[in-house]
Amino acid sequence: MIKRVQFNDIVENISSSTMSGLKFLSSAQKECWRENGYVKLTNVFTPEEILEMSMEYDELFERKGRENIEGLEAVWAGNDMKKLSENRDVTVKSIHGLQMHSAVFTRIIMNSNLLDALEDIMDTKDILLHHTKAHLKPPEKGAPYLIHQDYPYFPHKKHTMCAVFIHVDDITSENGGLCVYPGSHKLGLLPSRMKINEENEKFYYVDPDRYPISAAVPVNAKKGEVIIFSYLLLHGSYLNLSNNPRRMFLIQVRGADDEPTEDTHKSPCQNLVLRGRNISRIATMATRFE
Ligand SMILES: O=C(O)CCC(=O)C(=O)O
Repeated sequence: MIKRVQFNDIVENISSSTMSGLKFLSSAQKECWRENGYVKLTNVFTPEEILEMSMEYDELFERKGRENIEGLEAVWAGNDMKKLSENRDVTVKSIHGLQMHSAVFTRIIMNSNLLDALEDIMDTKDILLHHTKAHLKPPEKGAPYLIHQDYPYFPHKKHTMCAVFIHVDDITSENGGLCVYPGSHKLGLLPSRMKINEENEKFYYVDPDRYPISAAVPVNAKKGEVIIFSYLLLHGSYLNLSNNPRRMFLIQVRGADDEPTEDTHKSPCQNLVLRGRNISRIATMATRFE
């Protein structure tokens, strides 16, 4: 017997994301973002894209490490860090502005699945690059990160800023993975402690007695998976005492209608329009080199 197709069947067959107007996220993922201040996404990148990024990442770190390994050091300073590191001699190597080194990273930041996901999360089509960086925690002595908000590093008016944390390896609490305080983005701006190292760089983090890393929730992720989180979310990461490096690539983005409240954290390609438009961009000859 031929079944007649009912209107309800058709409606049910329209995917939930089409119904909700979302381009990449499910409604549940969008709700997770709203409630928790972060969301984990799979299938943003293909296995081929992740393999290409992984190989380029290693080539870049090996080459720059041979040139000037001390220049890559990014470990935080201070007694709270020493305590969290259990007095071990820890290290983390960092390279910023990876799109200035290789087109592989330029393609990653322009990935259309990623920008669809960001459009869903940020509720805007107009998305600007803030900066990119990679943190490599070497085996056995990979440094942890104290719990912090990213806000004090680059404060903005509307708090649209979010981080795209791309896992280049399978990552858990055993090998230096990320941990978060879910929902803490709703607490707004929290008081931070500030430490300055010998190079005059500032590190901001919240009171480790009030927000210990032991009370945070580990966010385990497989190679290629992406965590997107608000710059107000309390987060940190664990020591890497495993036998393998922990590699991540991070992209920080903001809405084009937001603006910095401090003249700080300038970086190459900042304000590059990743999607949509930046209508506040000035177009005069006098400002053409800014
Ligand atoms: O590399 C990590 O594990 C954490 C980095 C981080 O939290 C940050 O850069 O804000």
